[in-house]
Amino acid sequence: MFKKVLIANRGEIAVRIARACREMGVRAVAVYSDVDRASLHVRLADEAYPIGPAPSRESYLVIEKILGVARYAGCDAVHPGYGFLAENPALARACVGAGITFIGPSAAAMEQLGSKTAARHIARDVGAPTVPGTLDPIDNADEAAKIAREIGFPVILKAVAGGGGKGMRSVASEGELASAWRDAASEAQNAFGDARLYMEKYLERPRHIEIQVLADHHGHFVYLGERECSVQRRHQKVIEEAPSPIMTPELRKAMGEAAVKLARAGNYTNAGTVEFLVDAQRNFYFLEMNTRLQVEHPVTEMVTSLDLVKLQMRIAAGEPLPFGQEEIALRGHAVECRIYAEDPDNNFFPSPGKIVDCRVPSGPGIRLDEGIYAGWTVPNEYDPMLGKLIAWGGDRQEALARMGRALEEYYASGIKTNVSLFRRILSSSDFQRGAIYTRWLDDFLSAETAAKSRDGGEEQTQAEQAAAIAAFLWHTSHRSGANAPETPAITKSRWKTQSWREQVKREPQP
Ligand code: MV4
Repeated sequence: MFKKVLIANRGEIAVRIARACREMGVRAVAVYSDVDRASLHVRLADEAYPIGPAPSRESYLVIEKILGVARYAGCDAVHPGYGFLAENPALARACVGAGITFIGPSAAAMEQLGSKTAARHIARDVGAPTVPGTLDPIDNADEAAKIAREIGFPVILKAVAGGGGKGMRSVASEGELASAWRDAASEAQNAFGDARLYMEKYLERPRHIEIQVLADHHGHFVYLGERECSVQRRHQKVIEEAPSPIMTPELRKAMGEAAVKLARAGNYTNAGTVEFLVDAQRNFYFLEMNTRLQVEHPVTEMVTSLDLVKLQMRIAAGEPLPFGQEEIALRGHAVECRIYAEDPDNNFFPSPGKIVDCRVPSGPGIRLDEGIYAGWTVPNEYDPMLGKLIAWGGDRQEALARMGRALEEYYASGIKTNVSLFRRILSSSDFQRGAIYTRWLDDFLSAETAAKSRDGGEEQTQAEQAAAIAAFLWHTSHRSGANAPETPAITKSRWKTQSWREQVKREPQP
């Protein structure tokens, strides 16, 4: 096993990786930008090194700085987490060049499976079902129109270099195609420096279901079941769960075997995720492969009782997978909410700032993968995800009940959070029934807005009222001493009030 691992990331995932290192007796080395000096991942690491200014282009994305620290600190491996450099083959290559192990797939596997069209070719070659469409980039809008007529409208244009829904346009009819082509191509050029597009048949109301795979350096491949990720807003996942409410053992086996075939054909190693769209008849179609550990990996950990980060490290160190496919058993149900510093009442606008006070949920079946603490300031330079709340239960109903209970316990002041959104989603009958699809959350939020304006604007739902009252009661009952709100003036003399004010000013910062 490695002696020292450099964690090339920040926030909750850097904390998550540091925790795995600690449990394995491996030293965890953090890196931090100027605004992350006091971040939790720095505090929980064994060593920490500055890597420059806040903008990630000048810090977390600079391969030379990351490798410079790795060499200086004597690290024998680098874990990239997700985002930043995680899917950049140049980091994997640079690590090899420096004689340091990259905890992830090879640069070549990343390039093959990371390219949308190259991956579609591999999928077709191994017989994994793909959405009907082109396997190669299309030359121009006229060519696109010809292909669309063959496939039949609606179609969807996607960027070859795509990700995060950028450079993607659905096209309902031929009249819309030319402008959709221009928009998608220029968006792809701006986002990825690559304007190339390909085309697929557009599926209405599909589910987004992904398969977790693991592959070691000895030719062993396994799948760890699926994650249902259909609850998304603007291509950002909001809630994920395992297993999917629509899964059957037969479908899981078929999707799992397709995912493993694809990974094997791409010479994949380490942890990876194969994304599929699944239609109402439970037909599944390969979409793309993510060549990294994903944000939502904890729901898989909860239902498999495995630690994916430790397995990533063991695989990278050359150990064979310690189990075969037949030994993997799924137990119970897990759900995850991504908690963000953003304002759900103001179009989910980011709400960075100082966390004055916070209280984290715990108790049976609850896990919190967090990157924050009370007194810390959420920087505005990065994704404002505060952490992930994960609930496990014997079945879906218990997992959702535990999540609902834990959300009621969650409290943070000083910043706005999207916690109220989860309460609303969880109490919706669609979600309770598992009747969700990729645009479900957008439809749900539009319906809410429509209902509110029908009812005359400002009125709160019962759930919102209850949440506001609960938060107020908790807040008032937990203030004490110098932080207590001032009691009516008649009970205090002027000099007492004055000295109390002075004390408040002197209150040391945590
Ligand atoms: C699609 C699709 C419908 N048909 N492809 C969105 C992100 C990217 N990974 C693929 N996406 C989609 N591809 C075909 N052929 C609908 C989506 C899609 C979507 C997928 C998953 C989760 C949320 C989504 C929201 C809008 C569109």
